[in-house]
Amino acid sequence: MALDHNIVVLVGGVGGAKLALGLQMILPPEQLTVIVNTGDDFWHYGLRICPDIDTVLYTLSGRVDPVNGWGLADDSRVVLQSLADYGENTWFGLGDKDIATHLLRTHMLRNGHSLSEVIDHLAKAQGIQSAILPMTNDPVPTIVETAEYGELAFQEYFVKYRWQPTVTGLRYQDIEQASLNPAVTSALQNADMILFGPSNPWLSIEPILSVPGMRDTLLACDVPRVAVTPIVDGQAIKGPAAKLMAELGYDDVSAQNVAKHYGQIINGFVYDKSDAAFHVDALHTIGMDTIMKNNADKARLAQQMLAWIKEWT
Ligand code: FO1
Repeated sequence: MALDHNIVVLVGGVGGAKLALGLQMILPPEQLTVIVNTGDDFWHYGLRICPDIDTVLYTLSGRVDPVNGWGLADDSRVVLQSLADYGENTWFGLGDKDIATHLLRTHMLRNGHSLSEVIDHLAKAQGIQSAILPMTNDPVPTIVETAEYGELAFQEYFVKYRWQPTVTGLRYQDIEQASLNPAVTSALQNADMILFGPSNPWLSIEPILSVPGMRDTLLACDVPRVAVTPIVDGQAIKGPAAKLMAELGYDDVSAQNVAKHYGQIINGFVYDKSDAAFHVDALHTIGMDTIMKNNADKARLAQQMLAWIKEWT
């Protein structure tokens, strides 16, 4: 890989952050830009919480909880327990050190800083040199329509109800009025390669694609645009992707149908090598070991992807 390549990766939470870490391990920091979903962001006890952003920050700074893949390693839950002692339903697992991130973010937002500025500050303070960009600075909460409870705020669906309700629809509230982060446009226009992490295509990537101007900007980028499957052998690597696909009406929960869902947005797709090979018109496809159990796996997948993409460009 030539050293002057700019690589942009679009991600949601845990799975996408792993690929971003693999890329960080093999690239000079100024060549990597991570665009992150903010549809999961919400207010909780007066704090602004940005779960996917924080998962990326904690992963790239090497501080993430290795068991959960979100939150901080070696954190305690004294505040959460104190809330429980007041009789609160503490369904959202906030660690004490993690709360400091939410306090500082909320403080900075209240003092007039944009979300981009806050993330930049948090990233630099954690020693992260690559650019971590929210897709938009505007709040665009994902709303999950469910058969059992009607409309649920995303974190209620995901954490409180452990993604068990049946999803009948999704909407990204206020997305029509949202402005694409100008730094995102510029990163994409300067990209030599655009990657889509093995994140949930509907819950994590679709909100990013739905920001007005994002699809057109991507389609105008005449560079490799390559997604990694979140589905292996009909199952999600983590989280509700497979269950959601079935609920959204896919008879066949497969990597191939994820590739078809992305359609023209991508021109390359990496499925897991344990799955059957498939071909879709005008799409470069390859099987790789996409399961990232440790840091060596993350760097290997990132390296193999870049090497393969270089072969067909
Ligand atoms: N995910 C959970 O499954 N349970 C939690 O209690 C939880 C707490 C939490 C706190 C801070 C944070 O940044 C993330 C947290 N997550 C939790 C993860 C997160 O809600 C989801 O993984 C994402 O929103 C989906 O990408």
